[in-house]
Amino acid sequence: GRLSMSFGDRVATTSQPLVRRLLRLMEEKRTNLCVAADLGTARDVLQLADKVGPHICLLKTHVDSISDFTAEFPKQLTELAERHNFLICEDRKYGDIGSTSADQYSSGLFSVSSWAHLVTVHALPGDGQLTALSDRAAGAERGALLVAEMSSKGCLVQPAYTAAVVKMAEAHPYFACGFIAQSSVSSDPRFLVLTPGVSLVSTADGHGQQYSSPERAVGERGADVVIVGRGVTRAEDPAAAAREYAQRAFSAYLQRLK
Ligand code: 5BU
Repeated sequence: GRLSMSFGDRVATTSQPLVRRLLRLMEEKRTNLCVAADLGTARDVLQLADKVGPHICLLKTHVDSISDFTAEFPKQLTELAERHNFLICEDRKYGDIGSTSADQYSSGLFSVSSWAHLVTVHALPGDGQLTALSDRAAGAERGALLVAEMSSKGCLVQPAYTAAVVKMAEAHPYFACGFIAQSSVSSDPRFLVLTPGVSLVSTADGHGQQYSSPERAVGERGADVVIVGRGVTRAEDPAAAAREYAQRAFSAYLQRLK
């Protein structure tokens, strides 16, 4: 299953182009780190992306938190992604009826479908949302990560909900690339499991976020990719911090294969 296979060997288990590309990238670049670039201006996010770019497989954005967003931002971020060889995930957590989510995805100020390889989606509304988003991807290499569990204290998600989210992904493997989760929700090697709530300096943030280490996330809980925000963005040297998180997460992954 997923946990005992290398990223490289998992490429052959799926025809989803984006999953194949990300697995190859992780294997070749030897990183399973996603940095959550949660900073307030376009310049700060781009500067961070340039610094951490060599150490990451994925950069995660919250583009609606950027105060000075213009169409220049995704253009420049895409250039950095190409230069440093990482993919981009907009953590929008779509959660409406398919028609509305699809409009939010493909139009409006952000035009997310034109630049984000991956987006996050709440499965709550049902699978019409996935087919609607997938239609708007219009043949581009695009995909969704389904929120199967959350890292925050008091999260209302129950095991039966998580199991239903996994079933939904299994029914839509052309667009569902995997899960945001806190445990090994699926052993299917086609699906990526990404885990936020990873820090080496904090255990909580006072607003519900709960942290564990990269070793715990990858080795014990079964994450493929660890997502680190403030552990990197608030470090004195974000590039050095990203390198450390990447090394620790990738070592834990190699250890898992033994
Ligand atoms: P942090 O600074 O490392 O706590 O940032 C974590 C990021 O992951 C942040 O962008 C959140 O929006 C995101 N996140 C999360 O923390 N927990 C979840 O369950 C999900 C997303 Br889904």
